Amino acid sequence: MHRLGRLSSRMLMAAALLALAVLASGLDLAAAQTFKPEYKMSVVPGPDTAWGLGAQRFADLVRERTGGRVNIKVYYSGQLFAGQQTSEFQLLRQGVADFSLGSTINWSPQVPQLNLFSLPFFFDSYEELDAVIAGETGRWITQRLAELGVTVLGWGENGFREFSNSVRPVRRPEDMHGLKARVVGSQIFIDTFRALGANPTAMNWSEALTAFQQGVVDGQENPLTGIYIPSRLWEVHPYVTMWHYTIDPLIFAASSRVWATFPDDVKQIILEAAKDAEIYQKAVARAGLDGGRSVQILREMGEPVAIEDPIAFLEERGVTVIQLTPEERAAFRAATQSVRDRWTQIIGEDLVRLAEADKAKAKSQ
Ligand code: X2X
Repeated sequence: MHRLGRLSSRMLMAAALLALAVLASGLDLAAAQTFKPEYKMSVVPGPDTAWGLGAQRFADLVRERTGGRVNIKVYYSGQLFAGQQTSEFQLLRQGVADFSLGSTINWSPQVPQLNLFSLPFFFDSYEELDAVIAGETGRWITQRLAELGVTVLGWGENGFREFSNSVRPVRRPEDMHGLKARVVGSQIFIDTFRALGANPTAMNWSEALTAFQQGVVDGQENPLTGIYIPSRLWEVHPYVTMWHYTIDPLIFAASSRVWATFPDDVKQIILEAAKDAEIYQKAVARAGLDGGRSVQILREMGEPVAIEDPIAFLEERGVTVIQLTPEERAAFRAATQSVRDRWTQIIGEDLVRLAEADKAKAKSQ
């Protein structure tokens, strides 16, 4: 009886081990099967922009480092959302897009706190932006987006948004009066341009290029290296004002639903790919605009530097590039005070204060 009992417990143990092994291999199989044949990545502008280059780099690194298991295809020019670029965040939450390299501007209709980066004349330097992203503010935003179903993998950049137009050089707020300008479909941009006496029209980027060519609007605002140069806007808007009025960070993100399906080792690989793509992408966006630092980074990475000096490049093509003096910029800042006041309430005073504190750290370094 006793012997028999021992035997049967051994058998039971063996059976249990066998069951575990079967279960484990089943799990392995299940994990292998969770990969989709294709993951979709949304990008608003085209492949030649700083966004396109960064997204493609990310997708390539992920494919390479997962041995092809995670195959990300980049959908450029807003192909995934049929026009409405301010619905990108929604698509990401729903998992219609699995990944995105997206602008906080396009996500701000769903996440009002992201208007922080669009507060006019709030950021003065790349260092301030870097400190805000690396600091408490960046952590807060990452947390908030996670609550909403979007996982932040890293931060990229479109750049400081500058004003370009076809009518006249703009140096003072009065020069903006009556100018018809295309802006993104996010209310803070409408408010800012109205405060300056201009006439803003909200339009998707996909329609904007034709609108510029047809002269439907006089001007627009976008970063030099991120958009203006790759989109050859000098051909339509030969006056550029370097007013640095807002900064436009991009976010490498995954839909949290999709993110949850990846095993830990794959998550790690994707996060590292985002980190590497971020360094490259930011350097492309800042090349020639940060005192040689980003050109140097690209060189060290063995990357080609297409345009070392974007301002000289544009001047050679007949563009009048206006650099504002601190006093001239202060006049624009003063003219948009009401916008900052109103939008600080919408964003939340606490978050704006957090960002002020992070910016102060950049200044004290
Ligand atoms: O629409 C724009 O201006 C662009 C491409 O910069 C954004 O998506 C915010």
